[in-house]
Amino acid sequence: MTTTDRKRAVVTGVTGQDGSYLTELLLSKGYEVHGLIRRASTFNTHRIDHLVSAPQEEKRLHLHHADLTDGSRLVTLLDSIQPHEVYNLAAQSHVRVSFDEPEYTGDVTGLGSTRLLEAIRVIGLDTRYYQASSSEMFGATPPPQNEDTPFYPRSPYGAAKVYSYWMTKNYREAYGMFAVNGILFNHESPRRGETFVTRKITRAVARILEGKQDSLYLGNLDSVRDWGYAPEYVEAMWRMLQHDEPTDYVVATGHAASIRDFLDHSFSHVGLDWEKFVRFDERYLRPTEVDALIGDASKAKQLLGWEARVLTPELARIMVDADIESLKVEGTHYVDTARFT
Ligand code: NDP
Ligand code: GDR
Repeated sequence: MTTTDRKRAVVTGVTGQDGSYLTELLLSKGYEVHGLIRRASTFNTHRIDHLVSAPQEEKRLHLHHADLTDGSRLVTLLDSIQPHEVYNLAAQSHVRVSFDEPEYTGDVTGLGSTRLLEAIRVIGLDTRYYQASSSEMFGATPPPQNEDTPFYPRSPYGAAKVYSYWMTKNYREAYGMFAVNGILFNHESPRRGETFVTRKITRAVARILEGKQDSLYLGNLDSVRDWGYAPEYVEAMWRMLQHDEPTDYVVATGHAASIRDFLDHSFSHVGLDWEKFVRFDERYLRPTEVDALIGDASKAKQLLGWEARVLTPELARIMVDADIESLKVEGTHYVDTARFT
């Protein structure tokens, strides 16, 4: 395949959990991938370093500095790349933090999508666009949630995602763009950010087991989530852009688990009782909480042939085992980032 024959994809949020798995998937399918990264004073590419340094991927993975708050940069960059597919995964993605930074969250997680859609429109690109929409948009609407469930966001993050959802739909209807929303329920992995509850728990299990930590501070243990496995979810994103028609999809396992259940799966995997270690800290509470998210992904199964295979108990075991392994190589450089948010 020559360079010009290759499909080119732009991935925003390439340094995040999903961006790293999606990039692996696209490279394995022969794509040329252009990842957008934020300039930072420290290295932020640890999730994709193995791809950057792999000799066989060298010429097909390109990283560009760009920020979703900078619309003119998005125009010039997309114009120079001329991508066939654009995956918008970048966001201020932490729900608790969005209460502290509502305006910034609206700027990146909300307006950022409009800047990308508008860049595609003004350049006149014939490209397919994926928007990382979220089950947080359902918020207070009780489960099960599917594509027809009304939105009732409960955080600045959820509200910003609702805005991006509707802008994606509007650009599809107004300009005939192939633009789709993947409404993904929580999905986790060993690459999950350390301040999200699953990873915070599995890292703590590894450290408690090694005698490096004696307690774990958490907030609300009663909320219910539908946790799936991130590598499977990025496959669903790709399939959405290969489908004949642009439409929106829920992606979920359909199974419910509470934070207590996740604690139980994680601690019992190494023979520990979570109740002996978990303490309450009110700073992890949210002003408004999303009590229960359980998705109905029948449409994705029917139209995309996609179905979740890894369910929460196995997911917890995968993450605990990975954190035990990574602790062995972390050495003395460990920073307890989970205490920050
Ligand atoms: P992460 O938080 O792991 O990754 C977010 C990415 O966005 C990072 O690469 C981050 O860069 C980048 N980013 C943040 N702000 C900006 C900005 N201003 N300009 C450019 N890039 C920026 O999220 P996930 O991988 O877990 O999620 C991917 C997307 O899917 C997000 O939009 C999230 O909201 C959404 N989503 C996630 C779900 C989940 O369960 N994981 C479920 C539903 C939706 P940096 O590395 O420099 O911080
Ligand atoms: P969520 O994930 O808000 O669902 O958003 P998170 O893991 O942050 O919280 C899940 C639930 O756990 C409760 N919780 C805690 N959460 C955190 N982070 N830290 C704690 O100490 C803690 N204690 C209890 C929370 O209150 C909440 O009920 C994730 C993000 O990836 C979003 O970007 C994405 O859109 C949604 O999932 C779907």
